[in-house]
Amino acid sequence: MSDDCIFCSIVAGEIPSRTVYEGDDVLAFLDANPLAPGHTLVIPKAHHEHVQDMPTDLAGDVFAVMQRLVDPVESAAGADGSTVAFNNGEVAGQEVPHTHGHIVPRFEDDGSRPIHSIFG
Ligand code: DGP
Repeated sequence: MSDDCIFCSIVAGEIPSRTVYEGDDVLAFLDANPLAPGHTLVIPKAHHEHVQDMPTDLAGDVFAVMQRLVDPVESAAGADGSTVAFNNGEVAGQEVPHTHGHIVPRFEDDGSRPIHSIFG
């Protein structure tokens, strides 16, 4: 756990969140500032700032949870697809320095904007 990390505080239960999935090492919860209904974040419980900082096994666990959640998140949102992505580093738009994957439900009528414009 890292002091002053919002997502570590969520893992610790100090800040409320709407849990989508919880396992031993991975947590998924709804984004507080969603780009679309059902926008879900998937994080390692351990504090790692960037994707490349995670041990490979943990990165695999995070991605496996993302894979597993895509269908139920899309289905719950009534979506036609989703953008599945990591902003990695401040220059790439990463605002919270605890690595997290986004599952953003996408809809036929949302303009099919590519990833760089929805996360811009
Ligand atoms: P990024 O720009 O990739 O670092 O995305 C950070 C996301 O985290 C952003 O979409 C909003 C979300 N977020 C920030 N603070 C909180 C919080 O306290 N709770 C929840 N649920 N989401 C948060």
